[in-house]
Amino acid sequence: HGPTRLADYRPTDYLIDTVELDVRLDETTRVVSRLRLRPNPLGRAGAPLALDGGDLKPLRAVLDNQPLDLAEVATPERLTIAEPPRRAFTLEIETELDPAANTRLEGLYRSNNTWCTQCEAEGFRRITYYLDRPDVMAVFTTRIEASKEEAPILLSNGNRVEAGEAGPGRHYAIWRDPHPKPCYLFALIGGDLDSIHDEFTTASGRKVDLGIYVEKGKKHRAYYAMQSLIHAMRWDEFVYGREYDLDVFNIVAVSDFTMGAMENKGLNIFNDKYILAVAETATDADYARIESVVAHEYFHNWTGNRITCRDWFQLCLKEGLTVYRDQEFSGDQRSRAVQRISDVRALRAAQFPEDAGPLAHNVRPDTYREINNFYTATVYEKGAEIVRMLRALIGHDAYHAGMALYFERFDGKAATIEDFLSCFAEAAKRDLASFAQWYAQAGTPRLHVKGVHDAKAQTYTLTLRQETPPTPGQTTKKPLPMPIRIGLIGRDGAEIPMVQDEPWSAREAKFGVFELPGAERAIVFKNVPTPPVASVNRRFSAAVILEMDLSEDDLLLMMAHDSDPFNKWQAAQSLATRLMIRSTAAIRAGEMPEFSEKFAEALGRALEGYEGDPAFAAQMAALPSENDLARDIGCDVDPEAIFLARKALRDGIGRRLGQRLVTVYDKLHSDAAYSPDAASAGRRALRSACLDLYAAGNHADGADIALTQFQRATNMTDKMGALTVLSRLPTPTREKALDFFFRAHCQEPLITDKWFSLQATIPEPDTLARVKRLTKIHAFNIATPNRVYALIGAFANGNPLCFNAASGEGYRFVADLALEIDRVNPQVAARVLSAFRSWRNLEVERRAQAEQALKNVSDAPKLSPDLRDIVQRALA
Ligand code: B3K
Ligand code: ZN
Repeated sequence: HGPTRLADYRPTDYLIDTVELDVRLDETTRVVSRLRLRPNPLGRAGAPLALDGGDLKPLRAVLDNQPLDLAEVATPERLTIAEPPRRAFTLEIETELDPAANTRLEGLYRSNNTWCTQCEAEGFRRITYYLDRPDVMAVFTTRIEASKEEAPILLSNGNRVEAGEAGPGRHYAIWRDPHPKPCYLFALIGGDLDSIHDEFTTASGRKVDLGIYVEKGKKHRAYYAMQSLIHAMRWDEFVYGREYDLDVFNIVAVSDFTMGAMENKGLNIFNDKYILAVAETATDADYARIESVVAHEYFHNWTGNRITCRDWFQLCLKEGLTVYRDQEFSGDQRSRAVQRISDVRALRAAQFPEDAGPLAHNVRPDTYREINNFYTATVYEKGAEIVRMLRALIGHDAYHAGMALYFERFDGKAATIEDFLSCFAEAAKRDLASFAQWYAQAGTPRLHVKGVHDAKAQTYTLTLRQETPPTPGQTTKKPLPMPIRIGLIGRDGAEIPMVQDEPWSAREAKFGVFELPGAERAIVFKNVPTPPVASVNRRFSAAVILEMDLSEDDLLLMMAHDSDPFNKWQAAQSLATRLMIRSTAAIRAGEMPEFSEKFAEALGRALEGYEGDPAFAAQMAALPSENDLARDIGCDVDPEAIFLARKALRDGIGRRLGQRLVTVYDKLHSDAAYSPDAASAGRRALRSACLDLYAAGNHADGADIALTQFQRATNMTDKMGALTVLSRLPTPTREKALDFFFRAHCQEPLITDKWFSLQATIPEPDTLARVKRLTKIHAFNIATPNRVYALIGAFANGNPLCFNAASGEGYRFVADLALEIDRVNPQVAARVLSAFRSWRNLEVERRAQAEQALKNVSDAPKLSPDLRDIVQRALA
């Protein structure tokens, strides 16, 4: 079938007011659904009613007590009533499901024997026939019945209104969610789970019971998630004035889950890796991620659930906005600067390459073949950047006035991006038509900046010019309004006051955030006696690629003195990038890589001067990744040369700074009990970063220190930090440490995943053989998404040297596995294959190998729509 198009949107012909579900959980599960339907006044009168189904087995269907002939009305994919009544009517449908056989993890399935659901985007139709579209919102009442022994816990959306016995050995519970919702927010749980409980009282005094349910024996690992939830609830009241709206908020963590988590109304279901954490099992990065994902799903209660999407093209309406909200929340809980740096790192690592390759798409796409393939970094992370830019352009007050208007006007509705923007246009009294282009145009804008100093006039003129390269299907691009935060730095490192020469807006004069409303703008600064260094796009105010020819000395000055921590970090990244790109070219030409004493020294000073913010210093220490360099090089990419160039710089820095790194490392040692707070995490991060650089230049000594740290570690962060360093040094110690780690933790899949990822990312020629071996061991399972992401995902996305082996064997391995996974879980297969998104940028021989691997996939029989969509777009 053809693609779905935004332009073809029509209101639904029928509305569903109420849904009563009766679910009897068993080996074969029976679902009875009683729908109250009526014609939509905005739809076509008398139109046939076509309910969506997904591979369903219908048992009966009854319209207003009149049994329907199934052979006539139903197929596994659709239930059609040619001439439904022209008034309200009731439809009762019974289906039969086999949850244990559901490996797609969409609809109702079993994870470690727990019955659970995943309905977004189109999973509800795999439970029963329905109008499976987000603009059909109904009140759900759900009765769940199951064996008491197998499923003592029965949960669904809303509040529990009844529970009791249901015959020998069985019981039931009835849940009612008073808030009308689209079916993608439906959820149900049945299982034998442990739980922890807490309470939250909202600003207006509503008492909310909070529960987190986990597999047996894991509840001691749920407390951090509970604290994160409480912080998120408080924050949303404080910053957005949003209160929770039910008496219960439950979270359930399951071990088989395709994505991170799901915001089902009142019953969030999580991939357990984003819930479970104690010092011995989770790293600081895991804790930070848990805090942000718990908050993200909670924030959806308003941005997504109370106000949902009219159709799936509007996905960024809930996702971009909610990511922006969770990023701001994390910034408030931790360090704003460090949060911004890590968010931008993630944007550049995942979204920029997507936007620069064959899978590029608008933040709001115009068309899709498989909506599951649009839960992308573009929709999520670029979507968040657009909200951030909007706020920077209109200011804090207008942003919050616009949000208040949005909540008031669209509460209980299914909205569009136009609806959203109209609130800010009204609040800021400004036309946002050209800003709206951010949603409708793919590709990352390039911002070219040139500075000219006029000594006689004592002026400094910055010229900003933007341009967006063509993307598939979009050859001409319009300029996009963007906020550029600017500062001027004097040669002494001090900030130079910016004096306006021409009329600036109040925001420009006050905050130094300049608007680039069209393709080009020149900004003149007065009273600038000597040439300054312009610090442009501070805080990464606009999501663009900045092209500005700063000298090495300019960058060193910024590294030492920029008052904007983001650009201080950026200066180090830019300098390192420049060096490594030159080295890459040198290596390809058979010459020696470059080294810069000045850069090493500046970095050393940044690390030694960590006081105040060790987490920030740790960010300074982390050089751009091989993937970052490949992206910046852009074409004719040779991953091996990049690897060697980066290795040379790291080794050189490690040798040059030597004992200075060990001194910082020793100073950061702490005997205090583990605490996951941001300050303690920052110290651990810097400590590991110093060890990592030291070991790069001093293998034997580095391995000794790492081994000691590994043996003495009392928390997973220090243990993994040490093991990571050891894993990069090809010694017998490495294998011993890896074996020891596995034996200690093989009972815990989430820790085994760390062990998988670490080995998959070893940049050595025999890693592919190692990964192949690991796919055969008992701890690996192709049907569990976490295992696949940890081993195969890490290899394909985190080991550019081996994935891009010149022989093409890395490509073939990943492509073959994607085909194998496709038969089990198409969404996961499509995600795995997306690792090929930058294949066109490779040097000619690797490009041919990658293309052949993709063609093998596209020629394979019986591809899922998910995988077919990715491979076709990748090859197009
Ligand atoms: N809304 C879910 C995404 C589920 C997608 C499934 N294909 C997660 C989130 O963004 O919160
Ligand atoms: Zn989300």
